[in-house]
Amino acid sequence: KTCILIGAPVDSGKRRDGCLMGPDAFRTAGLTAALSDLGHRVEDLGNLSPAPFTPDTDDGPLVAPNETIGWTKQLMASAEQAMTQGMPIFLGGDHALSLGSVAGVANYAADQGRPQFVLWLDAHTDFHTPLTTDSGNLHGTPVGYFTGRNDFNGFPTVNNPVPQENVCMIGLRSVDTPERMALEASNIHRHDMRDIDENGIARPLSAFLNRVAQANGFLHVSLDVDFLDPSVAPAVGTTVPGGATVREGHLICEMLHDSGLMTSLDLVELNPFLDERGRTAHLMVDLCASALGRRVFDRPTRSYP
Ligand code: DIR
Ligand code: MN
Ligand code: MN
Ligand code: MN
Repeated sequence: KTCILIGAPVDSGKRRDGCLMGPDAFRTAGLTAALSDLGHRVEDLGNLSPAPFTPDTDDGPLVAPNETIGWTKQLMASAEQAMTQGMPIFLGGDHALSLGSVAGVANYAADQGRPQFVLWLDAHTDFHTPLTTDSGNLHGTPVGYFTGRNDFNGFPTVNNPVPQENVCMIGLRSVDTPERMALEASNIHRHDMRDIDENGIARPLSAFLNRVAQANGFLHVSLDVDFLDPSVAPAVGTTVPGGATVREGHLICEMLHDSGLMTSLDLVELNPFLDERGRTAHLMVDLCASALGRRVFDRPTRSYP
C-alpha cells in the first residue's frame, strides 16, 4: 500500500491547547518506520495549514469557528486529492479535523460511484451541531457534519453526506443529551462499552465489515485517543474511564487489516503535552501498524512506562 501521511495540527476544536503537537509526536514515535517495515510505501506530506480565515472573536457560543472552517476547507480538498494517490492517514490534531477528512474522502467515493462507510472509535459520539453543543467545542460535531445535519453555517457544503446507516460507532460512554436524542432518531449503528462488555468487540465489528464488503464501500476509520482507557492512553484532554483495552484496540485494528477494506484513517486527539514519555503516541503508532498488517509475532518488544 501507499500510505500518505497528512499532518493536520488542528487545535481549534476545543479550548484546551496541545493537539497541534500531535503530528510530530506520531512522527517521533516512529510511525513512518513502523509502516515501511511492513512493506508499505510511506509518503509524508508534512503539516497542512488551514485555508485563510478571519480571526475569531470571543463573543459567540462556539470556540474558534472561523479557524475550524478554514481547516475544514483545506482538509476536504487534501483528503479528496490524497485518495487518488493512496491511503491517507490524517495525523491530528483534534477531532474537528474529521469534518474535512471525512467529507473529502466521501466526495472521492461518490466520484468513484461507491458508497462511503465510517467506523467511529471514540468514547463520544461527536454528533452535535453548532446549535446543540453545550461546550461550544466543534470537535464534538464531525459526525453531525458529515452525515449532513443542518446548522453548520459558514462551513463548506457537504455534497456527499455519509448515510446514517453506513456509520458504526464503537466505544461509547459519554453522550450528551441532545446527541442521544438525535442518535435515537437516527440509523447510526452504535455500540457502547456495556455492549462490548457483554458481547465482545469482534462481533459488532465483523457485522459492520460484512456490510461494507457487501456494498463494495470505501471505509474511513476515525480513531480518537479517548476510545482507549485513560489508564493506557492518558494523553487526551477528554479522558473517560472505562474505555477499550490495549488488546481490544489491537483486535479491531487486526480485523480491519484482515478485511482489506480500510481506505482512509484519522489518528486524533493526541495531546502530547499530557503524556508520560510518549506512551500514548507509541500505543497509537502500534495500533496503526496493526491496522496495516503487523501481528503479535512481528511486534517490536516495547515496555510502556
Ligand atoms: C463533548 C466532548 N461531547 C462536547 N466531545 C469529545 O464537548 O461536545 N469528543 N471529546 O471526542
Ligand atoms: Mn484552542
Ligand atoms: Mn472524538
Ligand atoms: Mn472522544
